[in-house]
Amino acid sequence: MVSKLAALERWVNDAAALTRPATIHWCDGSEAEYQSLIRQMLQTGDLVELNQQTHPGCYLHRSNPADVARVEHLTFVCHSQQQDSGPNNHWMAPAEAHAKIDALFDGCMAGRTMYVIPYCMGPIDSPLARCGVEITDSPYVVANMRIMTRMGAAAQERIEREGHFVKGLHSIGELDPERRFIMHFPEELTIKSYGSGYGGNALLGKKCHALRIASNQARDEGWMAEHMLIVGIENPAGKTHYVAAAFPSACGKTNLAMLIPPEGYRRDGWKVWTIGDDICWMRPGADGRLYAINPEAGFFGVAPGTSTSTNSNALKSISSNTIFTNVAVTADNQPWWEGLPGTPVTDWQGRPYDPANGPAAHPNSRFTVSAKQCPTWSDKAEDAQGVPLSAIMFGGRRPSLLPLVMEARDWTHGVLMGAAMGSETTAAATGAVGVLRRDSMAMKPFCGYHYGDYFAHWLSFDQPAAKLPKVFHVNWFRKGSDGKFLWPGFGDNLRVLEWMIGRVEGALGGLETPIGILPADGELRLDGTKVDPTRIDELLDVDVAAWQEELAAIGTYLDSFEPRLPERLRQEQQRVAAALVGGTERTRRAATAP
Ligand code: OXD
Ligand code: MN
Repeated sequence: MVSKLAALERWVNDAAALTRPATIHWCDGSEAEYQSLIRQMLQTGDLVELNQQTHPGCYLHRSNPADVARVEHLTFVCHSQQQDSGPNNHWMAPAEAHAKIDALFDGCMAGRTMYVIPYCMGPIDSPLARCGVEITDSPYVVANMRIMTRMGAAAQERIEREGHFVKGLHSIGELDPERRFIMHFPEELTIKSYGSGYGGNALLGKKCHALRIASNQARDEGWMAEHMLIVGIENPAGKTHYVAAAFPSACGKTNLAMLIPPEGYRRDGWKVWTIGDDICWMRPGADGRLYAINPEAGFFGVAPGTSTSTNSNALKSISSNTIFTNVAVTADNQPWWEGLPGTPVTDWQGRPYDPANGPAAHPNSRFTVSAKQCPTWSDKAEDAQGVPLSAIMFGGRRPSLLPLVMEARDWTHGVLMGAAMGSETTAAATGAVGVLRRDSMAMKPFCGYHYGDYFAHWLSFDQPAAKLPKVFHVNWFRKGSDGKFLWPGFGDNLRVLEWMIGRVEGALGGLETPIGILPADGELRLDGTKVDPTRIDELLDVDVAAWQEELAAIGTYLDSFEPRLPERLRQEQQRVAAALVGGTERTRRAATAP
């Protein structure tokens, strides 16, 4: 017997009977085990050694070129009732889904090793943490899970003590896109993933467990599982405010989580502490505040664009002990991607680099690294109780309309801001409305149940004794009439965070407008920026007519979640829409809008 927990032992035996591996290996999570997997993958060619002088402990994995991203169209959330999965998920009846994917699993591990990975999402002793076990035939998955989760003996002990765990069965199968499914069974706390070795499809602790399954656990148990970074902002007085922020994929969450303060702020003593860059689990504490943990132990970050100027903390983190996936390499065997100095000689597919073949590094190439290697990693990230949140931010890529920052007037308004968030797919520099994909709370690909119920769950935290964080919406991506970004972003985003903290502390008055509270004149600190102060008006402009259209579009979007849309959210949308009618005299900026 390898586990004291009969249910675990039984499930592993059942999986082995189905997949018929040559051997079974129970992972202990040790360094020796990790090193032996690395050696094995170097032999099989699953990994390539990178320059060990410049990048000690760094390796490169090249995926099958048809397996380089999450596959939303093959991802299913299988509640027994289709309505419970909502219009935001693909659905299949659980029995049909099991039958379909089990047919693929049948005998698929013949001749391979089956790895059993017990893991814990969150600090091992945290009441907020939750455990799972992933079964996989991919040593690459094991190595990545060791970096991304608390994996091994300690997690197994906790699972055996608690008696329950999320079950995840994974096989790379034939890596055939025609034989690929990522199935979730929230009512059984089970995930089955076949045919992909890519991060979000294969590292089951991440999107599958920590978001899709956990969002269900969170709803049942009174907490929240969100697609958010967590960052601590320490002011010169030594006070740290923690902020959680939801942005759709590829909107700069890792950069914001590791922000480098602008020169003047650094001199004044501002510091930024990283807690997490992708996922946040939070729940109300005894004092009514929301406490957050990062369930992950590492970063699975997008490599292209990561450079000294955009994110030197990430670059420092990945100079050793990192697994790179689908990056290019230089003549002296260093990892390379677009945005770095130097030139690649070999592209992500291992071919001699030829610009005619497209970028050298795959645009979704990744690094996997332990969070402990981040220079700004906070010791509070290991705190079992989590960190108290002062603010929640929502944001997307909105070339027009959305101001640089606005504050919700209360929690309900904040939930509406989160529900309405999205990213425009085309720039609308001349004022034409771009193509917008709504992505409520950045959870469209990850919310494991009906969005209408999810909004109701958000609203349910608004209790009399609650001391909820203030909610803000930001937009780093607004463009001016010349089609250029109005805001420099990156480190300068701290200026916006400073304004938020000023609002949280009650030090700044703000400017009330029908869409929310905006910075009043002079409240945003701009010394030392390249931003032309006259453009700040453009960044904070409220175009009332365009906002009326936006509110109507939000209304139509919310309609799609009927009959489960909470009435309170509908009323809030109507309240903002009504405030916009005749709102012109209430806002100075709106009154001057064209
Ligand atoms: C991610 C994503 O990999 O959101 O974090 O796609
Ligand atoms: Mn993400």
